[in-house]
Amino acid sequence: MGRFILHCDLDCFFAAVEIRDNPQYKGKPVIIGADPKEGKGRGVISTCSYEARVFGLHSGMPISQAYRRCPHGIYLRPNFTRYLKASKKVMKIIKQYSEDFQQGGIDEAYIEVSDKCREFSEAKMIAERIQKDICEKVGIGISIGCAPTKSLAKIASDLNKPNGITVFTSENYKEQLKDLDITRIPGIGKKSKVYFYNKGIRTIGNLSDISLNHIIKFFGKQGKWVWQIVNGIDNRKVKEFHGKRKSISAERTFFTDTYDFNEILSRFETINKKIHKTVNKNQISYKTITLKIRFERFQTFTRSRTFPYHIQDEKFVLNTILDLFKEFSSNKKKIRLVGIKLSNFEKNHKARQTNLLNYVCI
Ligand code: TTP
Ligand code: MG
Repeated sequence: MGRFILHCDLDCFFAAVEIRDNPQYKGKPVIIGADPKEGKGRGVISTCSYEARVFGLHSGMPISQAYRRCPHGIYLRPNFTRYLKASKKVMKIIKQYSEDFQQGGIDEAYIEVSDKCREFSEAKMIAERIQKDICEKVGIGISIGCAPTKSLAKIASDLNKPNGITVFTSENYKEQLKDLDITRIPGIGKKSKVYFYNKGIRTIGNLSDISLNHIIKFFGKQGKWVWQIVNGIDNRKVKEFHGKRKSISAERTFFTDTYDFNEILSRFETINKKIHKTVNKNQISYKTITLKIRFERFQTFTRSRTFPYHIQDEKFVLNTILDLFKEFSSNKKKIRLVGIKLSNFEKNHKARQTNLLNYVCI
């Protein structure tokens, strides 16, 4: 099955927070950075609103130059405490859409929604909901790229800013990328682009059309990496590198909604196996087992059972899930999605291999 990855990146982040908190700045060129001192200031721009970008202003530009180009702009010093607060709120919202979450910088994050979608139109719907949620709860704009790999999703999120949603499918991404300048690829900046330009490679299409051997010969390792990116080769997972996981879960959407118990059982088995790979690898034990079930028309239920001791037992989880599932087995509606979540962790705990005889629940 294909992967669906979203890269979310806030629009003109620092400036957006200032505009939210000072509505009189809306629609105006707002520049965050050093004091311009009427053109004599030192230092650079952190970021600026899209209205300021019309004058050619951008992050990293000397503030004196910005002032010459846009003397009527609203120049503000950064206020990191407020930006951090907004960033935390945004990340909390994005995280609610998938456990497979990874924050990039202060204003960007990836989530993988492969187990929640059947096709890109559904991934796009998730992106729309995230956008709406952030707009309503935090009051700033975000652009989202949706693609089969992390690097393609990152390229996509930048293509239709501000407030854009860009979808690359496995079938159409090459066509959508082919005429773009190679600096659209993360990691190719002003300096490295010169090496590519010198070999006649200006567009992403030029790059993806060359053979990998040639690229490696010309540009070594970096060349290989960017060639793979534009050819859709990037197996990196969306994972939080730091911080403790509070739960492990997986869910699957059926190709078509179903009543068939054998199909449902087999899905539970697959999901359970997948989760226990992580459980066993990381020696995690858990006390709470949760069933998630979604019927046609998105009606969703969860049922949990918490045990008085820690467990690390694949079979036990399956039995518990089937037991929790009984409540729904007489339901006349078709099932769209099933999921399992394990939580209430302890690492390296003397977990019990249980059997149904000591099946004690509280
Ligand atoms: P970016 O996401 O690169 O920029 P942005 O959010 O302002 O604009 P865009 O709509 O193009 O995404 O960076 C996020 C924040 O990081 C930005 O608001 C300010 C800060 N920043 C700097 O302080 N200096 C810099 O050179 C850059 C690139 C960003
Ligand atoms: Mg941004």
